[in-house]
Amino acid sequence: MRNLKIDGRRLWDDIHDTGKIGGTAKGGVRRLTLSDEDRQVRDWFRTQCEALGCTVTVDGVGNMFALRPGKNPNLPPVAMGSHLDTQPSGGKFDGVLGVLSGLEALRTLHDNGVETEAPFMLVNWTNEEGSRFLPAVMGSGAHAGALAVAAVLAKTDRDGVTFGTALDAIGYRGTMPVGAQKFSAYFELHIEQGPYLEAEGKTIGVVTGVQGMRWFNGRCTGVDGHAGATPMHRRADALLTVARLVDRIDAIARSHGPHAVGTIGELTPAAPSINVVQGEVSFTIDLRDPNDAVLEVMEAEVRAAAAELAARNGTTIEIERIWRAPPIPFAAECVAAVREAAADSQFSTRDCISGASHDAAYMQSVCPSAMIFIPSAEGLSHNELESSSFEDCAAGAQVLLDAVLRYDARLGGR
Ligand code: HGY
Ligand code: MN
Ligand code: MN
Repeated sequence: MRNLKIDGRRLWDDIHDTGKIGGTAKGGVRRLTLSDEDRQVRDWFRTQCEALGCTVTVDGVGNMFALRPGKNPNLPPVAMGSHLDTQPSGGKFDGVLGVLSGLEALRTLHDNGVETEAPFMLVNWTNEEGSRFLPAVMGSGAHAGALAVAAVLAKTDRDGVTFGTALDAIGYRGTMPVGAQKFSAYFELHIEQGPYLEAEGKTIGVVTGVQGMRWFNGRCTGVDGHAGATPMHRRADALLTVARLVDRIDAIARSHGPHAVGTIGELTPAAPSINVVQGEVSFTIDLRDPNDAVLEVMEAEVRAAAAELAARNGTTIEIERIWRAPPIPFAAECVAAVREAAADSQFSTRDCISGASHDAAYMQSVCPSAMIFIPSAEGLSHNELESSSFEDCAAGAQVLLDAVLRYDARLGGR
């Protein structure tokens, strides 16, 4: 393996420069998918890739593909990628680290005049976060055929704007057919977004798979009432019903530990008012576990708890599952390339199952894939204080470059 070294300073500067696009006062980033901030960072990304001689194409849901030619054009590209969209109160590193580390890898190859066996490709996936348009990992899901393109384009945000309208508004509805781009393999570097690497003092997470997840939309209906004149025993309080469900979901997840998690992240009264007993509330549920059988039991227990609470409070609850992503194992040959690449630099490692979903999960359904984690300070993510160290970002990018070069060498029979 040629001893190519990435430039950690150049990567770090990129992370902080792009962090200014949608940057918030607390040092986080608000760069919702298909927003004008997303357009700005996409334009920046395209310019950087084209400056390296890459050809950038865009597909029908806005996924961006930067191609660096290799010796053998008949080989499908070896890809690196992640996402540039963020949560409403997100951080500088979630998704961005993987895209910018892939860019740093391409720059390092370019600076050293390295010709790879296969073409290399860097991907920016549309709407990984699933916050503005549900569900998450939408661009890679459409690419992998798990989500219908027409359904994706018709999704609406809270203001009723469709995905397709927003995509056109930023000028990123491309002509490449969605799913047409094939790959030899896919590698994604990402922050861990959890506490384990930091707690155990490990630099690199060798990610062997992604846990399963299920998302639900819920609606609870009771009776609007006067907060002052409606006696407690005569209320059908929808907000109270769902507030109690929050607690029950927490208990259900804890009962299936240590990996199971359950969250109500959105709880929205239809007409919030200080002096009204709420008669209509919408909410969301996020359930995850590495074992699909456990998720099946958790879902049944959540539905039973909701029915019981509704009956007790004189309300009704509907829960609709809107997304189901099964647990996935990554390809052994790609995980091995990551493990060997970490060993090349003698970085300490820990095997991880990803608690968060990632584009790599869908990519594993269409090509051999794997992920690399680096520690998140205090395990924080989806938080404006999200951060990782200069050294760990550089280590992750080095492992990414060495892993894709190892995989490429195997394709070339070396
Ligand atoms: O929800 C997730 O796990 C990802 O951050 N979108
Ligand atoms: Mn992410
Ligand atoms: Mn995220």
